[in-house]
Amino acid sequence: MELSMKITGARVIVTCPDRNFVTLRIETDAGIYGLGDGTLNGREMAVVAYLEEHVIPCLIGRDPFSTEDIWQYLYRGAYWRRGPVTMSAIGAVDVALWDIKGKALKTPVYNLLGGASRQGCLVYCHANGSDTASAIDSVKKHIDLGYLAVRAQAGVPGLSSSYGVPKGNKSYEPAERGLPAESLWSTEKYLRFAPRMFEEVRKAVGEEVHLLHDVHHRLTPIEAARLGKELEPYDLFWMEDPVPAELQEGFALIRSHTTTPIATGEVFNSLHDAHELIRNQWIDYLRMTIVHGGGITPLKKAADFAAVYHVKTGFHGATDLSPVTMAAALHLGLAINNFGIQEHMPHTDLTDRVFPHAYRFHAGYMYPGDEPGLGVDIDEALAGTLPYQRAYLPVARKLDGTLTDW
Ligand code: CS2
Ligand code: MG
Repeated sequence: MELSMKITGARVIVTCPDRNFVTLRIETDAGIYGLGDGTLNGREMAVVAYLEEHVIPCLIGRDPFSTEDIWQYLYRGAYWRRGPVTMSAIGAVDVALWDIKGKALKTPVYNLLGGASRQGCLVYCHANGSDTASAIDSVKKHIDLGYLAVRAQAGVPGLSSSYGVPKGNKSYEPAERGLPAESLWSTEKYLRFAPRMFEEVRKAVGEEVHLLHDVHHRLTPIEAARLGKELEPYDLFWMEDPVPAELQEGFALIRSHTTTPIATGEVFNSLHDAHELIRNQWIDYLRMTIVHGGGITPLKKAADFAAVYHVKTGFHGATDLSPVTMAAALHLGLAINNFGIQEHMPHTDLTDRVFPHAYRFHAGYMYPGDEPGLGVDIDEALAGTLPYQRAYLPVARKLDGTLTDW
């Protein structure tokens, strides 16, 4: 079967159905096109410029089947490697090429990654509340929706806003129009509150449901060690991003004090960001995403490396990752053996209309669908009516004004 194809064009589509998304569309001389997500929350236009000015000119005429060579060309060829902008741009190209491959071979992408290793991908959703009682209601609501795993976040008493808790009854979307919002943080208030919150949540929802929590990079290793220990009685599926992860050996200290499973990696752009964490088994779940990690090609390698050290995947799946990334994550997640869990923060109806897709949720699991390629598309006419709106993620300050991690 003659499969030689050439990339004939590529363009970037920026749209804002409730939040900004950057999508790369690569076209071929066979009339087959592929989509890739290049969305970097709060820095979207940097990736657009990187793609339009520097990457797209280098793609024309290349064979879209050469995913590995094109990946190496864009990574090594840039000379200036890694980093969120570069890797999101490379990720968009890589995913679009895997989409083209699947379409050209008339098979779902998971078949090109080893085939299905399970019926579906276990997912977790977000439950949150301004206080413990409303967080418990939200957890129960999601259990009723069929979720088997729920992330619980609640407002910390004495703090006007807390990570993961929406203002008013809007669905949680951290990036806001205008300049970055500033929120106040107190580790002391949080450390007193969080174990008590999980004591009540676990008592209210029973032992079956998996409970997860996102610390969102806000503690020091010894504070995280204390929290992990105090959460042990409530049998969490994981404690996520307990500390900023630049200092990988910081996790050794946490690990030496607690058996609460640890997840990290959503801000990672390369396996090198996680190498020591995995090699020393300081974490249990790798949260790298296909878009910010440089695509399916490097994420498959990261998952394979993690498997050697009993580390599973827990791919990031927040709403600032487009349905194109959700589709790609489900295809890779279905194929790899060391799949752990996939984050599922549902997009809005408008976003789902802009990005029609084959993946679906059923009884706690998600399924990528069996369409050729990734099974996701973009309605460019609708996308064109929803122009980009600059938005920023918040910043956080301690009560004494010190800038800290949001
Ligand atoms: C969060 C994200 O879902 C998560 O685990 O850490 O929602 C994160 O805050 C956003 O993706 C930032 O853009
Ligand atoms: Mg997180």
